[in-house]
Order: sequence, then C-alpha cells, then structure tokens
Amino acid sequence: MREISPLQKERQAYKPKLAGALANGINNIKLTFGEKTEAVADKEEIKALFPHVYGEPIAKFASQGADLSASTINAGVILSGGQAPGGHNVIAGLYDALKSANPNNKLFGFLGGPSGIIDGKYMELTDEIMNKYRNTGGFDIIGSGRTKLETEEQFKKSLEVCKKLNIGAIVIIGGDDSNTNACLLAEWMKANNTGINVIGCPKTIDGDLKNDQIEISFGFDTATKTYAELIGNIQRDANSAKKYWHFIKLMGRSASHVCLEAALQTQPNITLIGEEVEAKKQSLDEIVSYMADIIARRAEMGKNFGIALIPEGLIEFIPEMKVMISSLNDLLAGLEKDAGYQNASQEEKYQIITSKLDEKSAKLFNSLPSQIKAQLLMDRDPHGNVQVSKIETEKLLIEMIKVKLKEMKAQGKYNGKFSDQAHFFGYEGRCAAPSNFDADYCYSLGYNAFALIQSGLTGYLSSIKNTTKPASEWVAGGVPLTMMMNMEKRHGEMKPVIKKALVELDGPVFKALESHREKWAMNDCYIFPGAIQYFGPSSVCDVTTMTLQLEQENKPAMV
Ligand code: FBP
Repeated sequence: MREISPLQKERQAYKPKLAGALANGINNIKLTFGEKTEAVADKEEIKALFPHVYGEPIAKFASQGADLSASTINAGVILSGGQAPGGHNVIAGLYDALKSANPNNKLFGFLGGPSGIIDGKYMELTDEIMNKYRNTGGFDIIGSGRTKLETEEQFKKSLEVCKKLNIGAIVIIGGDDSNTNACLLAEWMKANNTGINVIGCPKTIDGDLKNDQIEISFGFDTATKTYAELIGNIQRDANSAKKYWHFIKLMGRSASHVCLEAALQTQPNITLIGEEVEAKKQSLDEIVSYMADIIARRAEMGKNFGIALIPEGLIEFIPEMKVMISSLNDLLAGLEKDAGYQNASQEEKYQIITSKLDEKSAKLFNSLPSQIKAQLLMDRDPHGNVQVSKIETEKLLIEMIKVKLKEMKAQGKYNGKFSDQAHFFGYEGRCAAPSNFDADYCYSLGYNAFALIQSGLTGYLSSIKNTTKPASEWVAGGVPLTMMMNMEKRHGEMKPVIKKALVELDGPVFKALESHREKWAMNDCYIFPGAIQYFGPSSVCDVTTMTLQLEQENKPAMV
C-alpha cells in the first residue's frame, strides 16, 4: 500500500518561491521604516490598552544591503483558529529562515493552538518532521485551537513556558481574533520587559483579514478554488439532469468574500451577498421573494433547475435578524452561569429567551423553525462569535421559498416544479493542499516573520504585498497590529479587536457580480473551473483569485 499519494510525493519536492526582498537569504535584508501609525478607529481607547506597542511605523525589507545580523534565538509557533491551506508552509518558511540564520536555533511548535503555550504542551520541530509537511494542507503538524489569550494568568504561564525553552519570540498564525491575541500578548511581554517578541501571520479562508497593508489572508486562494471546483461540478450536474435547484451555503463567517469569489469563478444563477442585504435593509421575506422570483422566471422558460450561493454569515446581515442576534448574544452572555436556564429543556429555553427579547425580536424568533432556533442558541465561540457554520440558512431559505412558491402558484404567478438539494461547503476547502499561490505566499509570510523577529520588532503582522505580480516582485515587511484595531462588543463587553474587512459594495469585485448577475440568473453561463492544478502551464497553475486581481489591479475580469 501507498504511504502518501503520488501528488503529495511530488508536492513535497516543490520549492516555494520567496518574496523578492527575502530571496538573498535571511542575513541579506535591509530594514526601513515608514511613518508612525494610528489605529483604524477608537484611537484613544486602543492607545490606552496597548501603550507599549501602539503606533509603531510600518516596516519594509529590501534585499540590497545586509544590516540584519544572524540571530541566535529560539522561537515558538502557534496555529490558531480555523484551518487554512498553507499553514504548514508558514511554519516551513519560519523554520528555514531560523535555521539558516543559525543552525543551532530551535523552533518549538505549541500543540493544539494557544492553549499549548499556556499548558506547556509543545514539540521541537526538526528537519524530519518539517519535511513531511511541506506544501501539504491542514494544521495537523501541531494542531490548532480557539483559546482566547487574554488574562494575566495565561500570560504569566506562557512566560514560564517560554523561559523554560529559552524562547525569545512567538509567532501566532491566525485570523483577526487570533492576531488580536497576538497583540495582547506582545503588549504584555513588552510591558513586563520579558524580551520576548510576538509576531502575527494573516490566516483565514474567510478573506476578511485584509486592508491597505495586507492584500489577502492565506488560505482564501486555495479554499475558494476548491469550492469553485465543487460548485462547477454541481452546475454540470444540474445542467445535465435539469431537475434540481441546488442551494449551496459557503463558509466564510460574517463577510461574503468567499461566496463572492466563488460566484465570479463559476457564474451561478443566484448569489446572495450579506453586505448588500444589510445595505439594502432587505428583510428575510424580501430575500425569499427575490429568490422565488428568479425561480419562477426560470420556470417560465422551462428551467426548473438552478444554483444559488448563500454566504454562511447571511443571517447576521438581515437587519431584523441582526438586532435579534445581538440581543441573543447579550442575553446568552448573562445566562451563561444561570443554572435555571442551563438545566432547562429546549422548549423551556425558547420560552425564557422569548420572555426576555423585545416584542419584534421575540416574534421573529418564534417564527423560525425549531432547529434554527436551537442553532441560534448554541454556545458562542471563545471570541464571542455566533457559530454561523452551524446555522442551516440554506435549509431555512428552502423551506420559506416552498411556502412562497405555493402562494405564488395559488395566485397564478408560478407554474413550475421546485425540487431542492441543500449543500454546505466549508470544511471541504479548509485543508486542501495549498495552491501554488498559497504555497509561495505562506512560505514567504513565515520566512518574513523571522526577518521581523531578527529585526527586534514586536506586535507586528507579517506582510507580503504586490502579490498579483511574480514572487520576485513581492514586497516584504511588517504592519503594526494596533493599526488594524478598533473596539467591538464581544460577550456583552467592548473589546479591542482587529477590524474585519467586509465586502465593499462600491468596490470592483462586487461591481463585477452586480453587472452580470441578471444575465447569469436567466441564461446558463456556468463556468466549470475544475480542480486546482499544481503542475502545468503557469496560466493555469499560478493564477490567483479574481478578488485579488480585481482589487489590486482593477483589471476588467469578465468576458
Ligand atoms: P478563522 O476566522 O479562525 O480563520 O475561521 C475560519 C472558519 O472556517 C469560518 O469560516 C467558520 O465560520 C469557522 O471557521 C468554523 O469554525 P469551526 O472550525 O470551529 O467549526
């Protein structure tokens, strides 16, 4: 039997490309600084919470010059939050840079996410271990977790573990919440003169950790290509059988970037975008009417089939739902330690909740199917987020559309046949083998994280820019984490967090969808992207997402 797949074997030999500025080696890098920075909002609060790391300048590396001396340092690395393709390559880049600076340097991987550093669970990474994981998907090299690092006790325990291992720097690979942790830890380490620096790396398939300095979080490229392949396959099936409407919910948490990118790659009949729903203040009933209208118009053309893409976080953007969810978040935070509520049956819980919600939210809550009510009451994640991946919005919409179509039939406005299939694509894409883009980007992010460590910086996020150009032109540097922060309500309290990037409705990516979707609704313009290709023509293997291309180059993307 095989130990690994033939593709995995070939991929192990792949040498990721390094960003131009880093390509001459870890000791041939020159560091320059830009202007001092400010938080994106709530400047005074953020400054007060992070006095030691606030407002540092943007850092940029160049390959001409050699003002970084080889460091002797041990580092620790943490994978935090949801899996994203390329995480192993971030660690590989970090490992290779650290070892090339000094072969005696050690890299420790903390096991199971941030809890690993608190509980002192770790492993030393070696060539043998690292080589097994190069260019592979998943986070299984050391595992991940969602523990929120924020208390004095957790920081003290982390310090003890770092002292024991003689660790001088920690790299946290994570999304907005995990990099908020990184900043809190950096602040505490600096305030306490520990000499331990903390660097973050931008991870998340959701694509919502981006701004002027961070073009894209890693994993978005591979995950969206994987979903696009699956959607394309379903489109081909729908177009062949012509009997089902497929409702496909796509992972991506609050922001609809994943759904938007998948739509541009596949051109389905319906694409919902949460941010648009919010901006147009569309009610659940209006969304259902919009979808039912397309279903009815296609039925008139004899097409009782189609594809609808639904972003995972849609529910949080529907105004009346948003108000209700926000009240539920506050209520649930208060009921966490209420034994009466915790021991109540599901039906009793609904009654307790309904009695505490305002009239409008209570009415809405009671109008929802029981399984959606239960999903809305599930525990929030450790960062206070609703677990939208567990809310079956696609099924809720299907049920409501059935009722709407029945009404329309009675009024003579619909004469088709509606047969549904519900899908949820999320976990299928999070651990896919990284595309060439993610393999290269991640390796560069990790390598660059060590360059930031070697420069003595802390509270920075590793940044690689100019990513729509060949890797030789990629620009490497660091962005102060406080620059991306604002205050938001979590678990009923105001907390500093990295601001999520939502879909911009006046941006080129959404505009590309908007200008084509009526055509895509009625005519079948499906695109079948096929599987990610790792070997072959660069025009197939090295193209990145339409989102990144449109945002960075503003190229006309549609034919
Ligand atoms: P991150 O923000 O941690 O990268 O989360 C990514 C994500 O895949 C979301 O898209 C999704 O809502 C969530 O994780 C699911 O979480 P879990 O893995 O805990 O089910």
